[in-house]
Amino acid sequence: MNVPVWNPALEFMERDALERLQLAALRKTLVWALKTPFYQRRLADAGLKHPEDIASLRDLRNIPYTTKDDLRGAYPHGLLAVELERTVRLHTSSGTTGMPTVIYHTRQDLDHWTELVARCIVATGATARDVFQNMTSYGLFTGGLGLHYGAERVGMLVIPASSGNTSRQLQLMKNFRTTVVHATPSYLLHLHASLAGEGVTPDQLGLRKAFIGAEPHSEQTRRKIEDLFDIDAYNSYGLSEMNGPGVAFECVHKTGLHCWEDAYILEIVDPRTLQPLPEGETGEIVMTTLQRQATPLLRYRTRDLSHLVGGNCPCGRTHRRLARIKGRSDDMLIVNGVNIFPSQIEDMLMRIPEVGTNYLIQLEKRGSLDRLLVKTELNARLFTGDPRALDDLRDRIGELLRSAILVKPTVELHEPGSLPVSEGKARRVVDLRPAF
Ligand code: DLL
Repeated sequence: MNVPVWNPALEFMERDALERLQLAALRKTLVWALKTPFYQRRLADAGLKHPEDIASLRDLRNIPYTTKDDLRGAYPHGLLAVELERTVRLHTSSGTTGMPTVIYHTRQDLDHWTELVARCIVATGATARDVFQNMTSYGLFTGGLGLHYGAERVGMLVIPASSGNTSRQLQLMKNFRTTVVHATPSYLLHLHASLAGEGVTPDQLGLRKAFIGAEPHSEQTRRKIEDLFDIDAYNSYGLSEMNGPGVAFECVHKTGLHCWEDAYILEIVDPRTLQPLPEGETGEIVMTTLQRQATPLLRYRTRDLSHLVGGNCPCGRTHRRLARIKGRSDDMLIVNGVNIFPSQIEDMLMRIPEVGTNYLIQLEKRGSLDRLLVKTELNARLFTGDPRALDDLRDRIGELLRSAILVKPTVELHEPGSLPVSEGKARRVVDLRPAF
């Protein structure tokens, strides 16, 4: 079979050569990391002062983990390993609590990232003849620019549609005969539900493939998208800390997500004991960057749960595969692709004098999209019961929350003392979205 491939020399590299390449790249990454005061301290504490202290890939285990809190603590420049003038772009996490995480890129970093995304695209069988409509948001979120540059590198005709505005998306798809789209799975389901209202049938579209990612979804959801549009949908995994999309992607065989191991060292560890786990066992994904100069990250704890898939993929790629992401080991919520920590909502609510102390965050499915409902009690002292004042307050809370979490929630105001109080640890989040 003719396997579509972007970079055969790297994608089919023998394992031992790949591991030699990883070791050399890891040492180089240590040189870069040691330029940051953060890693100087962190590595010195672990007895690591020189890159040569890493003699084999097994020694990776002597390197301490890096966490999201470490990144937040280093905001804004603490993890920058090159002079600022050598950087050409930054991306920050969607969290806007005042302490987001920031990743800087040099021109070469962006070039490497673009190559990885090009590999992913080509692995799905998409080619330069495809018309690619990118329906994820352009901006600090990495899904927009990440896929954009990868698709251009492949030579596709790129429509930088960005997210939202469903009727315009459909117009663009029809007018330009879009063959490949990139979106969150929930948005694609929403798009399908909107077809009838827009007077469009799936066969009027020339769609062949979709890249879906940025949020957890089940195999059933993928199949549903495939059946509804009569296309192939490919799972795409990534996170801003590891550039964004382009970390791991399915190939035409859909047997798991190939993770580009010349660019990342992939580990699965037990989130409680932090001990590495063998193939097939579910644990937390931990990743080390091997190519990124501006913000190298060593053993970054992603909090995402998955396992390594055994055996070989019929495509012949030697890079190991991750199984579909099963969930997260922390409390981060993903609402229509946007990452939100409940603490961001609490932080904003508690700044509003009219809000009482009890609140509840509820997540539901509305059609195919997530709905975020924030129920808050009113402050008894300021509770007047005047309906107009309540409407104004509801709108104001909605807007303030949107400015903090980038998602507009539905706000419900409740009388003081009316929301459930738990005896032990407060249960602030009720996720009613179907599990998979
Ligand atoms: O979501 C990068 C991305 C953009 C990936 C477009 C794929 C497509 P962040 O906003 O930093 O980056 O969010 C990263 O989203 O740690 C996972 O919890 C979740 N996530 C991303 N892709 C998947 C996926 C982008 N395919 C966080 N399945 C990650 C499940 C995913 N969860």
